[in-house]
Amino acid sequence: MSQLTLKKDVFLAALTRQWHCFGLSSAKEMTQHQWWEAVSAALAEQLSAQPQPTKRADVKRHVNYISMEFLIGRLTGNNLINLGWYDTVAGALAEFDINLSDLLEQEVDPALGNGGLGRLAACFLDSMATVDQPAIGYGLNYQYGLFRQSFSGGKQHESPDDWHRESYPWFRHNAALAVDVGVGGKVEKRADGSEHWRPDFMLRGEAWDLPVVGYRNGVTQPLRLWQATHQHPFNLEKFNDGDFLHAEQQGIDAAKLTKVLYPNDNHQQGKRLRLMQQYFQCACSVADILRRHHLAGRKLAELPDYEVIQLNDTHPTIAIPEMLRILLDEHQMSWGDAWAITSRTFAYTNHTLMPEALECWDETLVRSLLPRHFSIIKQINANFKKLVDKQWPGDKDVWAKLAVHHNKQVRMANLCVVAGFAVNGVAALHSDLVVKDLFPEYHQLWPEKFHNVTNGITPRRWLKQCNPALSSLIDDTLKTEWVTKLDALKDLESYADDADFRKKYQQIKYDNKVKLAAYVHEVMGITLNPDAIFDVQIKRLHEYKRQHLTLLQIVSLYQQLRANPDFDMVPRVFLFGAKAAPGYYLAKNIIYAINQVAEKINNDPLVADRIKVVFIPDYRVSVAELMIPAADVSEQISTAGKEASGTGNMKLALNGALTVGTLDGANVEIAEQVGEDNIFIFGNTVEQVKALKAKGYDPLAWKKKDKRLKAVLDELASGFYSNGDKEAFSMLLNSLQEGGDPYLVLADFAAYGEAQKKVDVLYRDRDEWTRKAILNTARVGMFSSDRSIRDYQQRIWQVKR
Ligand code: 26Q
Repeated sequence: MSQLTLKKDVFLAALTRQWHCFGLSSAKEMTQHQWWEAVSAALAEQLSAQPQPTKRADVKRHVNYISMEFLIGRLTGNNLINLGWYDTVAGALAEFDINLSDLLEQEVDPALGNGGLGRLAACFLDSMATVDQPAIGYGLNYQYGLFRQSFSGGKQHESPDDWHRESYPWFRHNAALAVDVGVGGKVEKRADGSEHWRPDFMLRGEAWDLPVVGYRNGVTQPLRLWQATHQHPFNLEKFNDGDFLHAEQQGIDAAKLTKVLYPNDNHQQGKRLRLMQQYFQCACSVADILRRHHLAGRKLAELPDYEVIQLNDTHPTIAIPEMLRILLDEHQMSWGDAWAITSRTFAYTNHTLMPEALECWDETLVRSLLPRHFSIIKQINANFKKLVDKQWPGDKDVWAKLAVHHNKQVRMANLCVVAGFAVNGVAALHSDLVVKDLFPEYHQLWPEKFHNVTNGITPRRWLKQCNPALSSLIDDTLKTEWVTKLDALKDLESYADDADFRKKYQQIKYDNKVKLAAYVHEVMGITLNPDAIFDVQIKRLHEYKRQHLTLLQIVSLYQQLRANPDFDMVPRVFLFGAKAAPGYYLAKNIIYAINQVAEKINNDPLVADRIKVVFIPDYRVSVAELMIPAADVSEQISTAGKEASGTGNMKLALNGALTVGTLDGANVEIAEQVGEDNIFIFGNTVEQVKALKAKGYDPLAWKKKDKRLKAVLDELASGFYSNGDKEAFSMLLNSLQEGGDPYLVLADFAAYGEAQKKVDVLYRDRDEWTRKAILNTARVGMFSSDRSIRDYQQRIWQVKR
């Protein structure tokens, strides 16, 4: 594969066409934002004009990655780097006195995802294009992405994220790909006993494509985002018949369907509109997959040989009964044939063990929106029951666990396991728990279905792009291609003891901290000392992730400082970035508590800048790109067994932050890779957590026996941090005490404090610290998402037919 080319004069001509489109007569008249728009549109035009490589689909099974979320982040800079066009464009713009890197700051992050699951989907698209795995990403084109966050009086406020999808220059709308989707209505029985769906009304899905560019290999493949509209042309006859009024009465309005992304992370809400979104996305995507398959002149029976459908968690599960419906009702296939095709096509990735995140839908809701799909689900359930009865004759308890449809609920994870050919977890520990705790009986039935594919991150965005100085140092040092072969970073190990290299590495970290400090000063007015330890915790706000464990530690440190003004500690800046789901009040209370504690500490002259607490508002991909290269410490402190993988842990380690973490998710594998001397592991393990709970965990007993912990909890309850309001943090404090502390924060408090002390001690020896940081960068090559994709290819997709 060869790199795509861009000639400067061709680019300039394309750019000129853009400002002409704005109705301007010279480039000088453009605003900075128009410059960004014009440059991006000119690049998008040039990219479309490139010759497409000859079809590769005959050598590999094509991947259809269906996800309700793609947290892609800014595209223009990323595409420039992957295309290898950055220098040409920077040079061309310099002639107009335009600085490209400033210009790229104009782009609003497309925030079409919540957190880890959505970002993983984006990293996987980048890697599939880069390793030349033919693929399409299928998602939804939300008008409003994840809400914007601001703080007022320390409390989170949400506002809509209008990212102006209608004028995003990278979109290509292909009207020919529109799909009509039915909803509601009835199932009719035909004379021959077969069933047929008569929907009440129809929606239209329009295809909006974004280009996914492989790293300097000439590959571009689409991320296809569906957008809902009413069917056009508007059918007046139907309107008069009351069809549209009927639709509205039932709360189905096409314009609303893809308006907004649901802001929950690791938590299901049984909302009707959400189920509609899921079905709409699946119906459009399945129709598109079959359209391409027919277009290639292939038979339906060959579908699994050419296509695989990878479900990103259970959110797109309804694609399974949709595929069956089309094969059965529209192609008059037998159940056996339709099942054989479907069950060889779908694979499912599980991202969570948390019970509240496992999707269950009320049968009344499913039946009213999707009567035919409901009947297909019942058929799947009935067939599967025969198998279970044979394996466990008369065992009602096993059936109650394994049924796809039970107690008037449809269980999406069970449907995926029963109907798919593969199930995978996202880190070694997690995949183990998927088998042992979540699906043990399924594993007994079909051991060969279960796999692990440890998550990964794209080195293009998470090193090359976000940390250009470190990337250049690596280029100069290794003189080998590492961006697509991240294991090559191993060769940096021998430089860990090289004084000159160490100095350069240290200086780069320092400069990155200065850059982050400038941002913090600009948006928050807080001054940071780049010589302090930058301790970074960035992830969604969730009890299981335990941001409040750090809060307790901060308060404890502050108390030690007050008790002993000469207390010796390396200055430390605790940096948080996190959004709480708007309806998750306890998570919002944690944000409030952190901000109130920050306010007090940051303004206490006695602290003298030894502790700073900074909650950066509106954490998003572009903010991550600033924070990660500047981090000294990476906080990965979830209750063992709760974080499926984590991917921020990988990004931070790659950029030379040392992890303070529990043995959870991918931390386990990170520890194996970097070595136990180069990571701070603490806290109860999965087994210890289970044992503690089994013998009746009592947080109040832990409080009683730990004086420090008691002082922290009591001070938070005293009104000291909340202008005398003793109830300010009561939600948080109740959950940790009378509420039973479900995530064992108190049980890990002391061990966490010890780990943090070790961090403080080690940081005093800057050479030794830097040596370990370099070893982190050198040893985390396996967490490239290119490796994850190759694992999927070998273990699940079996790309070589
Ligand atoms: C489900 C139903 C209705 C509404 C919302 C949802 C919903 C939305 C998003 C449920 C879960 C999510 C997101 C889950 C998620 O991000 N999981 C994370 O996935 C990462 C990638 O595998 C892992 O690294 C993290 O450990 C895991 O928490």
